[in-house]
Amino acid sequence: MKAAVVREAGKFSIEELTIDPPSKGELKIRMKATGVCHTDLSLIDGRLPLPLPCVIGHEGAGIVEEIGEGVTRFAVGDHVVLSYIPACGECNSCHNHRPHLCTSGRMTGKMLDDTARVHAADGEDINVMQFLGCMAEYAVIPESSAVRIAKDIPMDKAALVGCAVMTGVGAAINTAKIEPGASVVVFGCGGIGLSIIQGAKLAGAGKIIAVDLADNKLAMAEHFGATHTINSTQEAPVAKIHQLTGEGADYAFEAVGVPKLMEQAHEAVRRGGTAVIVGVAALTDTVSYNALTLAMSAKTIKGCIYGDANPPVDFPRLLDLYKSGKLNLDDMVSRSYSIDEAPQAFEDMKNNANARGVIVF
Ligand code: DAO
Ligand code: ZN
Ligand code: ZN
Repeated sequence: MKAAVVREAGKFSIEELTIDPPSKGELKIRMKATGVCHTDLSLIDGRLPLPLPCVIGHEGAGIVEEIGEGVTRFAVGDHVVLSYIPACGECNSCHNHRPHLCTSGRMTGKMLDDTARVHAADGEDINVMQFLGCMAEYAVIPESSAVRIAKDIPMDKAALVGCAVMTGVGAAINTAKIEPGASVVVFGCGGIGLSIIQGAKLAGAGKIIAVDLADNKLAMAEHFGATHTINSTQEAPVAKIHQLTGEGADYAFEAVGVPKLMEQAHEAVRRGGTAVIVGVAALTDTVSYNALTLAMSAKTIKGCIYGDANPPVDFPRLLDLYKSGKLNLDDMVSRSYSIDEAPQAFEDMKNNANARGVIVF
């Protein structure tokens, strides 16, 4: 199969690899669509220095091609969206109905039993991103990483629910629990930021203020529901947010992964407000908050991974919202690419060209 593989920091290439049949409790998926996410780029460029070689891709949808021993919940032919955190069912988080915090979660590696399903022509084991490695024609995944979806949902739209849309809408609705009329700021208008904006709109937010460096991203933000935009190359965002909201926003979301913006998110909210940190920073990054203000302003800083997703519940809900026209996934997919065009897809992402680019198979 063809797959996008990172062997050393700074580059990736499309390689011809082999993939084993699914083992016990696993599924083999014929990939139909895989979104191109900044976290894939962080693996390529070494911001996240993780075990290599590795097949990237963690935002995907496909069709069950083969089931491993003991699998009863899925059948060949099922359409599925992939979740990038499997649920072991045994850890504290799984027992507490917070499967997105399952201790089995990791960024790159082999399968849950620590053996590899993907190999190079000479037999070398290849890691996969987040138990998926779905920027490939096939992926073997734990069954707890799959969520069955209706067969009439277009796969390129469904794929986005596996990362950007779940993370963003979930950050707004599950993590922040935005109330109707609340004021919201979103730093960064990539696939996740735009999904936070959509989630804020669904929750009935009043002001939705989008902050980005690129005017075309701000135009997308307005398209998806932002009521105000700030180009931070032209205006100081925190001062402008206070001007627009009076005391500061009720909620601010950092959706880039940059420490300075995580600090600004805290400064942007009112006393007692909530800053939600969604962006994936580099491994060595640290943030600095004024110590006195932390107590005196009584603000909440919440970390957020995967939009507090419970995938079997939340993925179908998001897709129902899509079907009923309340969640716009159609305009989230700006362009599709073949697997051979993956290098172009990442170039376009670096140049802010797309809301989301999607590899289709
Ligand atoms: O939002 O693009 C994304 C993916 C976020 C990274 C998910 C990491 C999951 C593994 C958890 C490991 C804990 C250190
Ligand atoms: Zn992602
Ligand atoms: Zn678990």
